[in-house]
Amino acid sequence: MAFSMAIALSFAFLQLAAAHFTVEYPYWRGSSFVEGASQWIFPCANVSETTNRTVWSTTGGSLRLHVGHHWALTYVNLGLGNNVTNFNISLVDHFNQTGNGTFCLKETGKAQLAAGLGLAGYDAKSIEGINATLQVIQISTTGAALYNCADITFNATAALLADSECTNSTGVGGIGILNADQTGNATATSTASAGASASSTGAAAALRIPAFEGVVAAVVGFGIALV
Ligand SMILES: [Cu+2]
Repeated sequence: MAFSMAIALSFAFLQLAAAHFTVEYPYWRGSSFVEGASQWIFPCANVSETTNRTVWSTTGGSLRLHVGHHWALTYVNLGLGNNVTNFNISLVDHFNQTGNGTFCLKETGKAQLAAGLGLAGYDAKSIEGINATLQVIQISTTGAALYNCADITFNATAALLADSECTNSTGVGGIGILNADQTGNATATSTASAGASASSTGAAAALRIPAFEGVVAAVVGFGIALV
């Protein structure tokens, strides 16, 4: 009995864990599903900085997540240096990441990175070779935040993921967040532009998200453009 109970419990845990998210690229610091780590813990799930850094483009590199929630308000932040505690550069405007499976941004923060680096006294040239950490935050149904981090080194020649490696799963995308008093007829915005093409193809239909009553959101280009 105790044995089957243990199996039942571990299965329940796996299901819970499966509902969190994984940073697949740049490779995360390490699994935040192992004992001692927890995605509930700010700022990086209690996973220590790694020396196994991924080189990442100085104009915004690729970010691929495997996500397990139906929706999650999502943030991608950058902290410069080693042993980062201040993730003060926002690479994407917060957005609702919808669907579960693979979610990928090919050129994360292409529009925001230069300004963020500028505030820190860097530019795309002087950031070369500098270490930094990406922090990805997802806030889902309960309102609690989940954290994961990936350590990078900026490199002007770092490759982006190929389109074939950076394709959203069917039904997975991102929706920009608008003020609650805006109507459902709001037009598509580029708020969550993450370096993808500015094309708003397919963004004609504004969506109301059932689980997020009161907030009206418009489909933005990137979720679609990256497919
Ligand atoms: Cu979860």
